[in-house]
Amino acid sequence: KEKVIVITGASRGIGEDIALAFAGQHAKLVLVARNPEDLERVRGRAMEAGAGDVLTVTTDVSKEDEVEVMVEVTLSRFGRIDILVNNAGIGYFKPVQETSLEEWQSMFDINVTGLFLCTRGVLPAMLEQGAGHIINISSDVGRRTFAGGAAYVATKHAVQGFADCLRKEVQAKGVKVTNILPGMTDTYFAESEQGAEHKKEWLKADDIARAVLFAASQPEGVLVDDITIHPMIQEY
Ligand code: NJP
Repeated sequence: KEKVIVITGASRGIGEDIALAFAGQHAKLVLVARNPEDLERVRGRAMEAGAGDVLTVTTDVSKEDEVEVMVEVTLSRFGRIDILVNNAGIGYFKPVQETSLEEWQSMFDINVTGLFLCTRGVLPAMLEQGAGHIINISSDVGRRTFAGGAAYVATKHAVQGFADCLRKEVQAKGVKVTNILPGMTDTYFAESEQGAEHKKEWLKADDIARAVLFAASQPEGVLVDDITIHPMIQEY
């Protein structure tokens, strides 16, 4: 039976390639992001790539009511949720003294609160099923630090701490929690352009998608906690 997979931040970058990778396995996809036109474009690509079905739900993951609606719409269409990929995220990179409260807050709202809301939203269904998988696109900076990234790094350390606690709550109930920790990846991240010359040797979004598929395709009794993945040109 085809799996039902909710992917946040599915409208471009890493989330788009995760959607296409699962589409290749004929999964039923729920694509979540704020921009409906981008979601529509990815829906078309996913159907072409073999998806069993594709639902798009325009949602800001940092808004509690919108996330609740997204989960309701998903369950009424598909009746279950096998995998949630918490991928939506943003980053501003600047020294602490130059970081505005607005930048700090929007990163925490999306990267941390959004991930919490989506996770909490799907958990009742997964716990009832006695099976499910929450896959977070965290960051290699979830377990290290660098100058100029304090606020973003803090959000990803928060993701790691949250996920490691959650795993201890739900693992015995059949729900898996996996963190993917990518290094530099060529996407639209931090207001950049995908395919820019200086990112030639960075990871491609599809490299992250393959790591997600690896975690998602393990046998029932096998749990992958973390996958750290970075380009050869980047030290970890
Ligand atoms: O970035 P980008 P990535 N509600 O900008 C969506 C992590 N990461 O693919 O809402 C719902 O191409 C946005 O759609 P829209 C990073 O921290 C990356 O690189 O329409 N969705 C778009 O689909 C993040 O967690 C690198 O604007 C929201 C998507 O998120 C994940 O990878 C390195 C949203 C962003 O696509 C994917 O980022 C690393 C909201 N409120 C970790 N806000 C890297 N690229 O180098 C944004 O270590 N989105």
